Amino acid sequence: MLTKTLVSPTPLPAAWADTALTVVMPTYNEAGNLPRMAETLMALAEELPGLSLLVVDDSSPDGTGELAESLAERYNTHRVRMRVLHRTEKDGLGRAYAAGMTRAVEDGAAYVLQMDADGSHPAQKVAEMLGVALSTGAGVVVGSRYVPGGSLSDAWGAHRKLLSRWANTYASAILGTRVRDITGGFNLWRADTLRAIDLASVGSAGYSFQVEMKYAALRRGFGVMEVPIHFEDRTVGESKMNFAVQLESMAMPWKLRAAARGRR
Ligand SMILES: Nc1nc2c(ncn2[C@@H]2O[C@H](COP(=O)(O)OP(=O)(O)O)[C@@H](O)[C@H]2O)c(=O)[nH]1
Ligand SMILES: [Mg+2]
Repeated sequence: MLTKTLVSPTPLPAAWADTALTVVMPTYNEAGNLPRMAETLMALAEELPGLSLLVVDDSSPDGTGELAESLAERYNTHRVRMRVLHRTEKDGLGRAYAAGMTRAVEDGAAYVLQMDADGSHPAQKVAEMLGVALSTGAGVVVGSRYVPGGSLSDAWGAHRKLLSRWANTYASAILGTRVRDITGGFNLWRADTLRAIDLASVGSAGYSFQVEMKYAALRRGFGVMEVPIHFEDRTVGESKMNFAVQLESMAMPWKLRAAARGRR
């Protein structure tokens, strides 16, 4: 008699496009940019059904927070694709990112992408960055302006380009890393990298967050991959960069280096 052995089917790996990916987007007075950003990301979610957007607003006086809520209402008709985290006061881009990334991981994201709301970061690179993360197992994939194929907006004058390049070389040299775009803010994180870093322990309030996070990932042994991007200049609204933020960025690499040496 022929007997059939029933083998319980092993589940196929989830299609990569279904990967739970949360885009964390901090906003402070970005009412002129947010509708376009949300539209672009919701269009991307058609291609990547696991994608959702988390806006982190620090009570923007221009009403960005309320605008984000009304956009979420519009886009969440069939399923929740857009959420808003409201914070009480302007607390720096680093703190806003840390809060949003913590929430994203708690809510089950497998990957978290940092993206500014001002149109500087190219949404069309997200699928490629996710593909690189999944295929290489990198702990973080950097959208990089400073690898071959990467570029800066032509709207940036020679002086601003040089300053950006210098800030990058400065941080990398002090910390002894080979990451080409260590100051860049368009980064895709694997959730377990974020858990290992412990976002509550990150000290940067402002832009030095980008450097501190990448250094923390490297120190914990995670791989960093870089994918070239073109960085656009913002066309609407104003930059929140100021002198205090620049000072923090100058001091942070030294602080991080001293702390790392102390731990050895
Ligand atoms: N929630 C929040 N978002 C911020 C804060 N500072 C900057 N941002 C947002 O972070 C992103 C990058 O800031 P931006 O001013 O464009 O920096 P720049 O590109 O270096 O000039 C934008 O989406 C800003 O709205 C802040 O204190 N809180
Ligand atoms: Mg910007």
